[in-house]
Amino acid sequence: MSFGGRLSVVIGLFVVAAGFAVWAVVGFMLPQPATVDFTSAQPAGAPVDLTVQTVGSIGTGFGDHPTWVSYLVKNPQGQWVHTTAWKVPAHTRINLTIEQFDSGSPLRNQQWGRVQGTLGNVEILNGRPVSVYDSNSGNGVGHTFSIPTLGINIPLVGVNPNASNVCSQAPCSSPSSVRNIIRASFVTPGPGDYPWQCFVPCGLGFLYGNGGPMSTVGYMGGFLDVVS
Ligand SMILES: [Cu+2]
Repeated sequence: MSFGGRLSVVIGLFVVAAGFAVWAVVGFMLPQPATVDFTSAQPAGAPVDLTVQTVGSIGTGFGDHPTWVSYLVKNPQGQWVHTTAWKVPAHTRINLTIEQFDSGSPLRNQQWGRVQGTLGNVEILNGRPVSVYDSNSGNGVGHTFSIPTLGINIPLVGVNPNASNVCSQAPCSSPSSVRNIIRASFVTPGPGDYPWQCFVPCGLGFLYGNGGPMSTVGYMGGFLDVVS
C-alpha cells in the first residue's frame, strides 16, 4: 500500500475512534430517566402496588417525542410520571396493575400471547383470569410487559380503536376513557437490575417497528431495580 493509502487508513481509524469516544462521553453525560422508588411506599415485607399505563401516543406534556407510544407509572404520591425505571424491594410480592389505553393487532409470534411467570401463570383481564390470549381474536394485543430474565410475560390486550372515547393525551386519567385493566402479581428475586420491555414491535414508522420507542429507555422498556 502506498504511503498516502496507509495515511488515509490511519486517519480513518482515528476518526472512528474519536467518534466512539465522543459517543461514550455524551451518552454518559445525558440525563437518565428518573427512578421511581417504591421501596418505602409500604411497610417492609408488605406487597407493593405498582400501577402503570400504556398509551398510543404520549402527547405534548412529556418531552421530545409526542407521537411515541409509551408506558407511564403512577408514583407512590399518586402522580403519573414518564419513566420506566422502578425501584422495588427484593423477595416481595408486586401487585401490578396495567391500564392499557392503546389498540392492538395480531401478534407476529403467538408465544407472546401466553401469560408466564406471574403467580398462577395468569393475568386478570377486566376481572377474568386469562392464561393465553388469542391475538387473532377481538382487538388483538397492543403491547407486552415482559421481564425476560425472570421469565415473566404479560400480554396487554388492545382496546377498540374505533371507540368514541379513546384517550389521546397522556396521562390517561379520565374514568370515561376506554381501557383494558390487566392485573397480575409476581415475586421479586434477589437484588439486581432486571431489564423489562415490550415484545410487540409497536414503534410505528420505524424499521420493522423496533426503533424509536422500542429501542429508547423510557418508552417501551426500562429497568426493575430490585434492592435488598
Ligand atoms: Cu409496545
